[in-house]
Amino acid sequence: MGRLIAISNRTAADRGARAGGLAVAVWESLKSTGGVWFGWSGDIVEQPPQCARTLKDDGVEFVLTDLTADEHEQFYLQYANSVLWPVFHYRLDLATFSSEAFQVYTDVNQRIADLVTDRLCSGDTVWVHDYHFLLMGQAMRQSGWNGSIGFFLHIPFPPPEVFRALPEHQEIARAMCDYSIIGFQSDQDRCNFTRYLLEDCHGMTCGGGIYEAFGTTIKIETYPIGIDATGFADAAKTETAQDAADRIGRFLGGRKLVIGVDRMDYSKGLPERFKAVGQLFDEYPETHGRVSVTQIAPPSRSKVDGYRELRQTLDGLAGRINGDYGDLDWIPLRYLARSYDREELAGLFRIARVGLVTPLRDGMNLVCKEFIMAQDESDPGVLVLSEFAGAAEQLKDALLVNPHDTRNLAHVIHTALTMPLDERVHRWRALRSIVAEQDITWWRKTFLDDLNALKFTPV
Ligand code: GDG
Repeated sequence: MGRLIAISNRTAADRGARAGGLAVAVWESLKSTGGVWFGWSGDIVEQPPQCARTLKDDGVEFVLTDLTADEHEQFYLQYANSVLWPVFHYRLDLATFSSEAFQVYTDVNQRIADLVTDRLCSGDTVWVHDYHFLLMGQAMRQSGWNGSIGFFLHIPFPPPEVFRALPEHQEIARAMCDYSIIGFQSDQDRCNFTRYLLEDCHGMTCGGGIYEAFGTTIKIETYPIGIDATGFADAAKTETAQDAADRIGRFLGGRKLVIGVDRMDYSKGLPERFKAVGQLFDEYPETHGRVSVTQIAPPSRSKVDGYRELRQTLDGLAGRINGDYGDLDWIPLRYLARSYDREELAGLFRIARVGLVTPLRDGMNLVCKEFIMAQDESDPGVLVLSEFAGAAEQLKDALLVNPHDTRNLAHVIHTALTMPLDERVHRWRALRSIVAEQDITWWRKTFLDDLNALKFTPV
């Protein structure tokens, strides 16, 4: 069997970066087959890089390229994060379209495709990740690679009505069809893409997830990403987890903990969540002094416009709630704009009565799965989950909510806080069995088995 070749913008070359879902999944796959991982070094340079850096760790080879300052600005900050990220999260209002940025995005995809193709051997399995590299399949074909290429989109794919607003929608769809297989997080994302192919590209379905469009044959399937479920359950029982639980326990003083953990991103629905928390305290006075909400929100991509405003909005909302309701010995909403260790998070999840995961739109959302696995089976907390997270297709026993409906969200948080033990246990068992069964290994294996089983290559 050939090597596994992974391509993603960020890699796990830095050991500290191996905690996230993508990093763990790709890392495990590469270690088991002895593969190569291509991506950005994380460094920004003035002149175009003449060569890539390679390093080896545990049998995995990393091939890392720097980005020039212009590439970092146009490819990463602009096209990937200020066009594709908002559009794919249905936020046309936040997109700043730019044909210049698209040109640099195209060039970076081609530059990295050339770098990869030069180092490929026949029989290698190529697995490309995420929205930074939508054009990589086409770019690799142009570089001369004829073998199969798998692509997995970690974020949502919008409905055709939204996707069409992207000035380059046709070029992007055309390029995506040069992949042999495209994996989406949810059936909804998959259907959005296939509907676009059928309606706008004269695409045809051949059954069994196989489509024809632009003269190529492509498999399009749903592969909901999972977590290292047993690893996370174990993390919640470590000493570090217990220490974190003890620390917050001293602050809680017996109050019920409601917890949220999200990168600070407008897709995560944090202002709406804070408003719902305000309404909880407005409408349910019995919660005063008895419930504490803690939101952990490590800042991310703070250089992208929109993130600074989000930070200010959250500061204002938290100030209003704590000003209205806080007391000498009670902070109703604690909002911590910093990151914590994975085991510390697991410990906090374990002692929380309610997990709030209410994105306005999310490809999958791993936090909700981590919250489930961290629970104590004899006294589990309740998951409140947005119906707009990809995970909602799997986790039907959570309390599903529309995060825009803040009044109802406040009501559902109250329902979660007062849910009797037998119902909590019943729901948690159902959720746990799905999260444990469809874990990260299941996801990786299902995708790679399908990719390796493909007997055709695009024409
Ligand atoms: C993208 C898609 C999809 C968060 N704060 C801290 C911390 N985290 C960890 C969480 C979780 C991960 O980061 C976040 O994963 P999510 O899935 O929730 O969200 P995105 O970062 O937006 O991920 C998403 C995912 O890709 C995978 O395909 O599910 O839809 O948007 O693991 O625990 N980890 C640590 N400290 C923190 O403060 N250590």
